[in-house]
Amino acid sequence: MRKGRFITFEGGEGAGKSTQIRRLAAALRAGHAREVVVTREPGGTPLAERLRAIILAGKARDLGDFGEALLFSAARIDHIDRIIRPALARGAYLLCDRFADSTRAYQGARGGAGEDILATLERVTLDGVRPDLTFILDLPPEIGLERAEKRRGQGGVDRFEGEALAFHAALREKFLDIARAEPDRCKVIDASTPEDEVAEAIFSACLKKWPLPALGEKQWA
Ligand code: Z5A
Repeated sequence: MRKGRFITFEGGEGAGKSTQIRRLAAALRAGHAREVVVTREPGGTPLAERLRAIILAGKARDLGDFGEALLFSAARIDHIDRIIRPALARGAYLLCDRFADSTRAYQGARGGAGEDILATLERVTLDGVRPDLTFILDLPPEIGLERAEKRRGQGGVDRFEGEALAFHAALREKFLDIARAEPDRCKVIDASTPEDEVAEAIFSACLKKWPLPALGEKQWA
């Protein structure tokens, strides 16, 4: 029976997802909470990481939005079977950098893959495994792309970072639409504020969802 807590982090490029996942995981671990598992999509298993390398190198681009959605979904099925479902069954906190909302947003932003077909694909892929809480880290795409560029240094852009600004603006709207459609699951966080403020908003939302003593205390479990 599922007992864990499944928390996903979503948003555009450079929104600060990895940074905030590290912070929340550290706080949970410091509080001697239950097991904490940090993972990401696409990826999280050897097979899904191989698919990640192919997709982010742009090698599947010619498949189009729906074809890429199928590859992300194939990687997700392996990830769910090998990492997510077992961790939740063990009662872990499962913190995941991107999940199914990214397929809805990225592969849906251009309208090439219809919402209905993406929703059907999502239903069969997830097979009942859904996040309890999703943080949508929201910020103007110009700021996110600038942060991602600074972090990247001399390295090249990946398959999605290289898209036009209009695509990134459409993505932002897609994520906000998801949040509006599922307000119980999704919490929009202003990711343009300093890192500590973002972390505070995330901790508060966790505490609201699972009323517990202050983060960092032993009782955080
Ligand atoms: N994708 C898809 O199309 N469909 C799908 O179904 C899935 C994914 C699952 C995965 O790339 C790509 O796959 C992704 C969507 C697509 N698009 N791209 N590109 P990825 O995992 O390599 O990249 P990402 O998910 O976009 O993450 P990111 O660019 O690495 O950003 P991040 O994790 O959100 O941000 P960060 O690394 O924590 O922070 C970025 C920089 O900003 C860093 O230097 C920080 O120190 C700094 N930072 C963080 N927070 C702040 C604040 N608050 N203020 C100032 N600076 C900050």
